[in-house]
Amino acid sequence: MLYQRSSQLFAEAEQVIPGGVNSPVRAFKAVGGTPIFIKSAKGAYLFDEDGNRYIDYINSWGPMILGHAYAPVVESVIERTKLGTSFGTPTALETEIASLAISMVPNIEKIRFVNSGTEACMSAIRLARGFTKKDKIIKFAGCYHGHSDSFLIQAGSGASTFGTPNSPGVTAGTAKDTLLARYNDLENVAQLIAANPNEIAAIIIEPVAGNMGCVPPQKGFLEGLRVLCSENDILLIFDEVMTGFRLAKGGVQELYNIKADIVTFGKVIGGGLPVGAFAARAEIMNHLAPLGPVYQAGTLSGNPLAMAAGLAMLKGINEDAGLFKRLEEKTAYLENGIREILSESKVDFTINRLGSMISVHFDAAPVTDFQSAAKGDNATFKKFFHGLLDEGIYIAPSAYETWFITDALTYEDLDHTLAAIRKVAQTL
Ligand code: KE4
Repeated sequence: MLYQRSSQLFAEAEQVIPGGVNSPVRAFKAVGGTPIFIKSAKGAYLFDEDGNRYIDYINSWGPMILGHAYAPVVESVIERTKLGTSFGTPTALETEIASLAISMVPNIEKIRFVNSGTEACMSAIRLARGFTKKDKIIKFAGCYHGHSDSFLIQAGSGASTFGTPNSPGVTAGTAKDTLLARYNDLENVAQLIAANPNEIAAIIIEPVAGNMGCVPPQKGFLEGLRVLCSENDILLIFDEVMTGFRLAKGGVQELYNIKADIVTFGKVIGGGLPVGAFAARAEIMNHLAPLGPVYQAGTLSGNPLAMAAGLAMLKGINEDAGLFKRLEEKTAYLENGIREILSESKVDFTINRLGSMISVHFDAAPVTDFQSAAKGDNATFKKFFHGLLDEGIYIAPSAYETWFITDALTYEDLDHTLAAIRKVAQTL
């Protein structure tokens, strides 16, 4: 593959944008090399500025579940743009997409739209704190809920400890209200609750984690969290920014038949435009301004252009009865193919998958939490990543990410991908 134009563009970008990117993971820091600059995309394919084509396994980090430039989204955005892009007033479109989302997702009666997953999760914990009148939250090492201060927390040593900031700029005052637990470790959560009686407003979790690679919940884990929250007047927040409308029409709540108190969304719900959302039963959501005292606002929240894209996407998902079965079959086909190939190679590996979220970890041990995910051999991952990139296969430029499968992938694309993996596996 030639990357000359991307290299040139990256050098120019670095002059005017910190690190040349508007989101750090795009800079290829974890895998080295120069990020590729994409010129266009269609269906399952990306086309870079050097004219290279890639089969895309990131899909803008989740949104393109129906493929890039999905025609109903493109058409609705073009038509809506002609009517004006944003008014700062209520529009009928917001009610339409809100009603559709509520019809698709269990246990939510009202939804508030914002502009990113970060905003959705940040607002959800403020709402939980306002509703319960308690300050602390529990999050899980390895789970990412966006870049607002309360989430950029790294535990000190030990399990039942106060968090410490893992980014400059996050104050100790903020960090002390975030407790860090170990994913899939119910006992650890129970210890934290016992050590902080009547102080914890919410537990926020990626119910199927995707930010330490794909790490599914072990049997009984989510159910156990639900019981602990109900018994201790703690709100259970499912961060479904990745899993919402991807793992099932109703997300993980539907998949596992578990009730969250607040659910956050992003990515798919915006159809590729900046949209986040948070939702709950009316008793909780009615605490939000202008009805209640918990303040939350946004100039472009619910703007017609983003709502038009999101509505076309949700309609496409809602009206396609076979979508999730196809996604399951395609991703299982990919998983089985990768397993067969890597089993014949010299490398230690494990593959985690749930539905259309999948990740490859270069370590033999099971990956069930951040600690075990961190054991992956990054040198091997780097070779795997660049080897595939050179073969026109674009996977996440970090071992701590999940791959997002799009329904636009054909079995020919999957076989092409497996042939590339077979070729790269020989170099690992
Ligand atoms: P955004 O603010 O990036 O829209 O959403 C934050 C967020 C919240 N919750 C979960 C579970 C998420 O995965 C994310 C964002 N995901 C990352 C990918 N790991 C976005 C990619 C990026 O940071 O550029």
